[in-house]
Amino acid sequence: MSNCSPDSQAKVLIIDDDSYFLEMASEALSDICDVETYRNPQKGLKRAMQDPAPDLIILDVIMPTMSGYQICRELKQNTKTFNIPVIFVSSLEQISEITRCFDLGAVDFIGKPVQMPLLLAKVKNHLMMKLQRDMLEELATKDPLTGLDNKRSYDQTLQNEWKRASRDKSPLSLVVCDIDFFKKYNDHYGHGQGDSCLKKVANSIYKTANRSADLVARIGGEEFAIILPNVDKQGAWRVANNVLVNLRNKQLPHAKSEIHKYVTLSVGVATVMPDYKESPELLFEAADAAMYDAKQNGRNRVIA
Ligand code: GH3
Ligand code: MG
Ligand code: MG
Ligand code: MG
Repeated sequence: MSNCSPDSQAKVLIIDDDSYFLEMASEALSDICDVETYRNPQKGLKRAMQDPAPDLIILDVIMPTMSGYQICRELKQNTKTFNIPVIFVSSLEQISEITRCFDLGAVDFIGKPVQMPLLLAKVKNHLMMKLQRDMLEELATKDPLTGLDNKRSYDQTLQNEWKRASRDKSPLSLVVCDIDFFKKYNDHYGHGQGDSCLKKVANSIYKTANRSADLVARIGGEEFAIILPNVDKQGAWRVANNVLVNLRNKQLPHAKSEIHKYVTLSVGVATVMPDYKESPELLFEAADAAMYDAKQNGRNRVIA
């Protein structure tokens, strides 16, 4: 569920009003990455915000309709783009103008006229560092078995969404799912098959919920959570029910289940209007209590 593929070429975006530079730089970098160029700063910025996200941006400072400084500021303010390294290229020579680039969050500055071997060397270096950073981020936030976000990432996202919903006065919903009789599954099929079942369940939940969810995470051994920002009670119930039904319909065999002979879930849902004065723990406790009620009331159901 990671969108990072190790074999894909790095993507470098160059925004500069000088078409000669765009041509030379594209040529110099073409062996090591996919290059996309924009002479129009607004269009370049728009592209930077779209998928697939660039791995690096090379940015001119002086352009007619929007300066590189402005673009960099916008990139660093947007959660989608703030991690993308920016290298400035400019004929500006004043130290204050150059340090401003770094103050805005750039990773490097190259003076014009640009020596292409220097550009190539620096781009290589920064792409390597970006790759390492992405790998560390993956290790820190993803569950290695299922590829879903892990408990750490879930905690962080729930905190952030709690704050955001408190500020916007919008609802926040949480769905908690727990596989039914999973210990019996392991005992019967073995731990390896258990792991492979967890992957299938994770995949089914992700495919069902990802569109409306901010995050689908594995928060425990056979427990999953779905964070739904700005989704009300009815909306959250719908997502939860779809998750339940879609997995049930997969008919993954579970010979020792006391319900069907298939793998099923017990699902709890809670919705709150968050407040700064309270903590997201409140929301989790409510969803977890609902999930526990689902267990008590026969499993294989949603309780909101
Ligand atoms: P309930 O319907 O009440 O939820 O019953 P349960 O058996 O699913 O719940 P319980 O909490 O008793 O057991 C959870 C089991 O999940 C225990 C453990 O063997 C299994 N489990 C937890 N993490 C993993 C994992 O990473 N891989 C595998 N294969 N099994 C796991
Ligand atoms: Mg220029
Ligand atoms: Mg459990
Ligand atoms: Mg269980």
